[in-house]
Amino acid sequence: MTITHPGVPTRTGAPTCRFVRPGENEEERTEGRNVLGRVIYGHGGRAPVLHGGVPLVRAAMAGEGADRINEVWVTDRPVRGGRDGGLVYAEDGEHFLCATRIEPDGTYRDTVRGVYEAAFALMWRLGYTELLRMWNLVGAITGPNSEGVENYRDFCVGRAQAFESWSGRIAGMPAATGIGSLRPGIDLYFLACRSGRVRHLENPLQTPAHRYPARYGPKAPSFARATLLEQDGGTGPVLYVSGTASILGDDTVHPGDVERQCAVTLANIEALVSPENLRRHGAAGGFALTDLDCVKVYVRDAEHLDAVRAHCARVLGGVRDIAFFNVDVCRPDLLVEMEGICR
Ligand code: 3EB
Repeated sequence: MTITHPGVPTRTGAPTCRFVRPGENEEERTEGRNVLGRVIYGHGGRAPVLHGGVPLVRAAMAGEGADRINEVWVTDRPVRGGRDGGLVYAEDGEHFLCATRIEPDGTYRDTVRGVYEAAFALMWRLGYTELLRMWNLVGAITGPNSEGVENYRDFCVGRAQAFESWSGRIAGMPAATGIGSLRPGIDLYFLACRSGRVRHLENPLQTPAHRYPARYGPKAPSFARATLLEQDGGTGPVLYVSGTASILGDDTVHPGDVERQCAVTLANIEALVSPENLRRHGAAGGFALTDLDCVKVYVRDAEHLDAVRAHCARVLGGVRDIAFFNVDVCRPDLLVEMEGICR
């Protein structure tokens, strides 16, 4: 369904983002487009607010030697922001962004379930019934909760319960990131759109995360490897690539070897975005690694940052937005994880 507002251009560019670094001019970087929301990958770990009428997420992701970016989501349509309980959101008639934060707690599953269901309910109430992308920035992600259960596994239980209870309405799980952050608590932000043009992709080289065996946790992670958004007119398709790591099948490969983990991660993304994989999912088109933009690279150990930066420069080239963070990954044996957007 396309909503047309009088006097509004019909171009419906999918939401994409620009990384704005300290000292850079946001207007210039975003070419004056409308802002749907901002995510500061800085020193935060504070509840999101409405700033200039749109969500401002403040996540604690910038340690020493890491990038401090303001990820600015833009659209070509007029934007309206709002608040609903603990959620802040913005919508442009086609696309929707919402955010919230879960404060530190002994266990997370019940709150996570509640927050996800509240976000689903808001999306549906406003007519944005198709999930595109979710980010989950989890403090002490591989640390134990008050019951001795890993925070990530506890988080996955609540998220899976929310998807189960909404399975009649939300059929597919979207692309996602589940990654460590530098302060306790969980920062979340979601992108959604109106129905009809969304496809969730799996990777033939990897077991679908929602079918991981129980040794990785009581409830499997609820996400797809990528989500494809095909636009009605104007701009071409956009592919949101999930956080991707050195996993083949469901196994971590090359534990302890950051170069090989980078290579497998990039090969996984290459296979995922390829024309062959899109065809497998009934979609035309396809991408190469060089089409990646808005790349975020998460590196577990600070001493690997330089090697990972060099590896990415070699394979991805130098022009697009790319940022590096020194945070924990959701399995202790994963040294690196990468995500991005193809268009
Ligand atoms: C993996 O492939 C690595 O739980 O939302 C990547 C992307 C990972 C998203 C999530 C986890 C998540 O299993 C970890």
